[in-house]
Amino acid sequence: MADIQEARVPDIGGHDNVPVIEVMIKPGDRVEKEQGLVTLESDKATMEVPAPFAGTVKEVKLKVGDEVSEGALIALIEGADGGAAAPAPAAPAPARTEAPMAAEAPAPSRRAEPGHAPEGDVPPQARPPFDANIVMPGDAPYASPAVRAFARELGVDIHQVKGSARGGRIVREDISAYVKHALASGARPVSGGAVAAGGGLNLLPWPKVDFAKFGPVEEKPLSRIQKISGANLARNWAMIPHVTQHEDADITELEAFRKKLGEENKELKITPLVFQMKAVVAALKEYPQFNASLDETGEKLILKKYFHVGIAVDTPDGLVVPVIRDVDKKGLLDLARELGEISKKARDKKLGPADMSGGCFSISSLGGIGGTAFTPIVNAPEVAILGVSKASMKPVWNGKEFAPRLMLPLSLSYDHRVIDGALAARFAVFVARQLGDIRRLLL
Ligand code: CAO
Repeated sequence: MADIQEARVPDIGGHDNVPVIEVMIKPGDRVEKEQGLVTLESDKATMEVPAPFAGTVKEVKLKVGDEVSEGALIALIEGADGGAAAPAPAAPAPARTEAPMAAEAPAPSRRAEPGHAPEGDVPPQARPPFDANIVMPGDAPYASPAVRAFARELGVDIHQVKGSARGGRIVREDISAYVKHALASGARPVSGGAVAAGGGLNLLPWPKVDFAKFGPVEEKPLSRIQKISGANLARNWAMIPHVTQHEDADITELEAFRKKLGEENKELKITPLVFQMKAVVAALKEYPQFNASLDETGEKLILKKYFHVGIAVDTPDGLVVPVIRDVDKKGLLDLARELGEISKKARDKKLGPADMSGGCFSISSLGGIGGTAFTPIVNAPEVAILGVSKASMKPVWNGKEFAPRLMLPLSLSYDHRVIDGALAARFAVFVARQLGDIRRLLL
């Protein structure tokens, strides 16, 4: 039978009631010895409390916002290999054991920085008890692992970021603000598509304005989706050299057919979008360069043999892009059904990561709302996106006279590192031709 042991807060230099700002484990997680369990934040510093032994987390006893002192119970951990969890040798400060089986966590440590030896390599005897008055942000910035991961994901050198939280701690918002500043003054992309760390983003700080000086204001925090999609959009806009190619498709006949199809299938909402999905897939087959992604080095193109299309969906909390898979293998009615389901799921906030991954190309349709053209932002690592505006009747010269035709504005944004202008123009013309004569979609 495996033993369950207690991981407790070790000597933290006599500080009491230190808030928990991050819980890094959940029941069922496998933790290695020295792996971070929780992050505490005193008024001077943040510190990670490492696991005193390896094992499987059975129960987590702390949550964000709790205030803890030495000896507080962090979690119950079942020892590895079905055996008792082997406690780490005691930290130098006097251990306080409140329960018979309690094994104290080693002294909390500042996080190992790249290039620094991991804390686990330090002999426990040499590890001093935590002292918030000594451990101040100096050589390495303070940030939780999640914030560090976020910075890494955006290619931001965390050393360049100024923390705005207590004790100079860097929070997610600081990273977002840093990227925004970077965008405002123009980021310098470097080989491999990565943004040059720090020096490449030599930007003016974001304007700090007391708007209340000019009139009444109200503060409204961004939603979680807005923050995530904002960070992605910011990266994509900064790192991808965008060009947008515009084209009009004559959808007069398509519209007549769509209406007929709608009357025959009243249970379904058949919008022009399903035809656009089919037309895009036909174009992806014709121009495989569009059904591709740059790898993370920026030196290799991965050509995809599947046809999954992302659809930008506007929800009250912000923009999400669920992916409809194997569009090439599905008929218009299937696509209409699936589009209805997935956009409902998006608006009900029920999309999971699997619903939003694996896309080859995205479509952003604002056609139900209006507009004549716009510049959609490429959804990296895809290399192009089709923006669709509102179709309208226009006089079109047919060689003899002007005839009223229903014209659909298309705006194709593409990554100019991968796609040349001429190829983009061909792709856009091809999509328009497919929509202009839907018999071609059968080919
Ligand atoms: N031109 C004219 N009318 C259009 C049209 C177009 N290009 N596209 C759709 N329409 C019509 C539809 O036929 C429908 O008409 P009826 O109500 O008479 O049937 C109406 O506009 C509304 O369509 P819809 O928006 O509900 O459905 P859709 O399939 O066109 O789009 C979806 C579905 C989920 C993509 C859409 O609802 C949506 O969220 N669009 C926003 C995308 C977005 O925010 N992009 C952001 C880009 S950058 O931030």
